[in-house]
Amino acid sequence: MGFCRVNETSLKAQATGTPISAGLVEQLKAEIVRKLAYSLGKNPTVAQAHDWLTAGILAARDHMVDVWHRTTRESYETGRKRVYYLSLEFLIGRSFADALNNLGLTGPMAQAMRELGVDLNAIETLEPDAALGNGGLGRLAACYMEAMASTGVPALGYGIRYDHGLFKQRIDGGKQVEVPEDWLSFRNPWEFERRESAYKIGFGGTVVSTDTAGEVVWTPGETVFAVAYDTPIIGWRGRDATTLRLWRARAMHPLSLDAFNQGDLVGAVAERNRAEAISKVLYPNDSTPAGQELRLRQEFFFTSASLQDLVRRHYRQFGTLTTLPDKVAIQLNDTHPALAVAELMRLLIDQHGLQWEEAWPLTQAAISYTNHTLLPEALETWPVALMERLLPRHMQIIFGINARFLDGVRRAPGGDTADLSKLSIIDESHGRRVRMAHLAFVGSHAVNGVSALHSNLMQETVFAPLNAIFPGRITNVTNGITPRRWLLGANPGLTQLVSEVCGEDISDDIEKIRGLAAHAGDASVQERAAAIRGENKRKLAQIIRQETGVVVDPSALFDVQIKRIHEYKRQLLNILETIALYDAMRSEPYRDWAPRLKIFAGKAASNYGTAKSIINLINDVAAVVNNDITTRDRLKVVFLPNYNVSLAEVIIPAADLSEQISTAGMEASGTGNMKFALNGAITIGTLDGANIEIGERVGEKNIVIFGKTAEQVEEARRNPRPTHEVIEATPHLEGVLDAVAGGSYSPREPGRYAGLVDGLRTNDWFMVLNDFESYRLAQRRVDALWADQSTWWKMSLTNTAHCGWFSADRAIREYAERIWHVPAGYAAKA
Ligand code: B1H
Repeated sequence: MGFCRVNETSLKAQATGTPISAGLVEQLKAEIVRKLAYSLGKNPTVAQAHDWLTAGILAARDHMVDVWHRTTRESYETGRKRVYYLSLEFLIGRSFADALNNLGLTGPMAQAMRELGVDLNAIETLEPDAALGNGGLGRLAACYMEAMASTGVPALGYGIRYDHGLFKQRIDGGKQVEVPEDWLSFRNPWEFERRESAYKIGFGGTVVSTDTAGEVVWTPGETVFAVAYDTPIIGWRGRDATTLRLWRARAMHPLSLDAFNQGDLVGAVAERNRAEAISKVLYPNDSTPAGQELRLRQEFFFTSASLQDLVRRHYRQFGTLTTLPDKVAIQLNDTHPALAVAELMRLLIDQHGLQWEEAWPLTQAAISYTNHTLLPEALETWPVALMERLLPRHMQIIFGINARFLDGVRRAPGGDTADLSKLSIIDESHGRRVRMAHLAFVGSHAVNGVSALHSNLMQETVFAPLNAIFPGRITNVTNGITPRRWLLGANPGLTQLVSEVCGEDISDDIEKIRGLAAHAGDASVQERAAAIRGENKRKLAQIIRQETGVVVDPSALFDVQIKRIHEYKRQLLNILETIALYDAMRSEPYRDWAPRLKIFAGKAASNYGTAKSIINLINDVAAVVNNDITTRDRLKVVFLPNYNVSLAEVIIPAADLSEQISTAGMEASGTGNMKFALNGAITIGTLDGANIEIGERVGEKNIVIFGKTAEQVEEARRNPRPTHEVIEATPHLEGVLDAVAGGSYSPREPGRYAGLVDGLRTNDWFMVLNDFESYRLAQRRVDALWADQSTWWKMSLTNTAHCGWFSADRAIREYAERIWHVPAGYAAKA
């Protein structure tokens, strides 16, 4: 049976609300029933909801395959340069609704399913949320894959096909409990296994120089296979598709018959277990590296497989590697794939016989590196001894790169006075360690930060010495988010309103949403925006009730902080201020308090005790506040368990207030902040990361800024004010801290938070105490704004109008022009 590819007419029909083509619906029905029968072996009468989902996904996938093949064939035939995005994380979430939306099949699929007796919305929620990432860094990679498909940038994403993604979070007695995630348990209908695309990945062993010509032979002591699994990512209007290629580790010898025959069952599968451990599970750290040997094995495993793959592809097509950087742009998503620098050198020199001097400029021209954090504890370093044992040839190459680099510095003007220890790829200060950021920096032609502030701080702080040697190498590309998922998909109500006001083509060029600004003061537009938000809030209220049992008032101000739990993100500041507000409401019960709902969600790394304690405190405060009759109608606190992409898609369109309150200078960019602002939430935030750029675009009257600036934070750390003085000078703070430390919120274990509060009293590194009063006053400004609803909605609409710039399409175009030097195929924006 032939299937139809979506055409412009069916897209238009959907966008303008004209009737859906009956022919297309009939065709989809036939395709779904066929998948059910011939791929799943079920007939419609016995099919379970999950079978319908799989059949629907398989049918939708067929609609992507032709486009996908065409995109790949075109980029091959035209010899266009392609982007290879290397990332240890892709935080994809669900794919079905997104794919249908981009294919223009949402309406037809819903109707086809309806006519088959199935509710599309209901089965969509059965799709597992692919959580192959921790937070912002992984979600950024997912947004960029979709944006490259939407802007016509030929691209392949490389990563690991983890058996288990980020753990699931349960809240048990107020505490986080981690449960293994199992997204593959119903198989993954999106992927194609490529048994034929398997590469050998070596570890350990010996390195020998064989002859006087300097030929080097590395004989690994251990070898595993990397097997490719490909998933097409369809772009907007189904015009183009990119490929996500994830590697799975397999043993060369899955079973030792010798051991088995001797009755050693464990020994018989030992090699298999050791090999497969590499792609078994995602490390659950956000912003801090794990530093274990298995993690280094993961990093090398996927980097080597990806580079072998792209080098082979290039060599096959062009017969030479000297043109590699003309055809290949390799983007390193943080330092996790930084071994690419050494691995590419190894492939060029050891496998293809190039001289070092030829290989090095090719490597630098092909590779670029994105830095996502400056937290000192987050910068990856690996012990030289571990590298020598696990990757002896790579360690040699890294020493070679470092020696030539430092030599060059020494010889350049002023080189005699340069502090080489600060530049070196090897840190000699506490045992010898390889600084992965220096390796990535030296091996790249461009290094970018992810917001204007972050890129400036890169130049001034951590990378200042390298920046002085390579001026101009550091550049900024402020992060972006895909408007398809985060506005069109997550908030159809607001999308409809904005399309009516600004025109249908906001879906092709989201920056046209700025046309909304001129109508931000219109009462009719405000009323509709408020009604849409109200509807989104009612949906969220239902989920809150299901998940936590707490009944909330949808007309309350929904005040939301959702992100990984981390001291620098300061959920603690938020909950302490919530306690102050609770106290104030109780001491003045007759004041006209605006009802507020405080919503928290986020996971803590399993080994991060303080973060777990903060989750516990939020839940303990919630238990007290939600059961207090005096504040019953005014204040509620909820902690939604198992924060993930799908939950974010429901929470963000329902948020009135977006909490972006990191200690200034510590959040590299943030991307949640952009999603909230685009959906019309007002930001309460510090001058940190991309908050600054949001403020510049929406205007200072339309954002609530508080707290110390990055510079003031630095000064306060250099010259700390005794914390007892800060506390004394801050109204309400002592009472709040005493209550928490004394067990008012944990009566059955009064000492539960003594350590947490003691930590604050000892050293206010994250400025929780220092910024408390400024934050509290900012919250009262929010109360005043909320009291004037027409001002509030004008602010909200103005935020939406000015946040189109935070589109991932804009970010991808910047990468394409300034870093990758590839043309974007679809220049939606003139
Ligand atoms: C970000 C990370 C990160 N920065 C190490 N760094 C990891 C570091 O498993 N690890 O070892 C995992 C993740 N993630 C985030 O990147 C920043 O904190 C955000 O501010 C930023 O928006 C995001 C995307 O650029």
